[in-house]
Amino acid sequence: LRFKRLLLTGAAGTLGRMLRPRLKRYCETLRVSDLAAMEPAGDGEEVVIAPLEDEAAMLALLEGVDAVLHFGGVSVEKPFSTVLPANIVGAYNLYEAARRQGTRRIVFASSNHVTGFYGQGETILANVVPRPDSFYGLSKAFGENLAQYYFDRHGLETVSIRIGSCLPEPQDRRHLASWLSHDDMERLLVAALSAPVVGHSIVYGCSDNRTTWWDNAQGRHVGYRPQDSSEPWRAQLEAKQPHIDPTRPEARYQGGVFVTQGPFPFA
Ligand code: NAI
Ligand code: 15L
Repeated sequence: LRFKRLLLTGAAGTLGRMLRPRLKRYCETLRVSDLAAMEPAGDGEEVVIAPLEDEAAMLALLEGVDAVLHFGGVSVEKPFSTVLPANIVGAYNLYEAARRQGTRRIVFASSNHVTGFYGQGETILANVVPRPDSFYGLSKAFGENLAQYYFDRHGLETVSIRIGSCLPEPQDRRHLASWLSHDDMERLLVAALSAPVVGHSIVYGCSDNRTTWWDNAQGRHVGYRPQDSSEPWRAQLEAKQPHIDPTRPEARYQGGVFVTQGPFPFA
């Protein structure tokens, strides 16, 4: 797997900084972008400041790009006026620029918060009706619909990854189900970039955890095979949080605390 030029948006963020050194081996040139300052360009890198809401900047950013890993944007719950330019207008600008510049494929960092109002007792497939738990989750649902539209209308392919909790280690009970290791994230991105035909596919981004809420049967053609698991952390995390009140919304719903955040308190 070797692209001429890969673009990583959100390169100044937590996942962007983790992914940047890992992605270099899959391309001749790695172009990285963000709103915020980034590390200077190393060998085979190009660093571009580009706000997602700036249409002209996005058109220039996509020039000569074969495939995109779209990780930029608001990554937690915020007022709708903050989410709108970055995640909704920004996603549109990215797709429109990709179409105009002839980019072949986008890997979209979607989120489990697209379906955060499903219960923690349920196991869902990727084609369930979205139940966003926040304006943030709603904006990711828009991004997935945008991806579907650009495939159906223009043949631009996307893998939307509904990332669970991508962290070095699981930190709490919820992460026993939602955790995605850094190495499995890399495996998933490589699969999403290299699968021969993806159309618009949706895959949950989680490791091979024993407890799971997500069934990736519909995304098998993408070829993702997780190799890590949250299980080694189970005993210590359950000891740390021995009592959970199952009536608390953050324990009832897959989205966890996201269902309680924002301007309209849940309970
Ligand atoms: P982060 O908040 O650390 O990074 C996001 C980056 O996007 C930041 O560097 C920020 O400056 C940039 N950004 C924000 N608004 C922008 C704009 N208008 N124009 C250009 N750049 C802008 O988030 P993190 O954790 O690195 O997540 C990366 C992506 O993965 C996000 O899209 C997030 O929604 C998604 N994701 C992450 C999960 C996780 O476990 N970390 C879980 C689910 C989804
Ligand atoms: C997300 O979508 C967020 O970007 C990340 O910060 C985590 O909170 C994650 O979901 C999660 O659900 O744990």
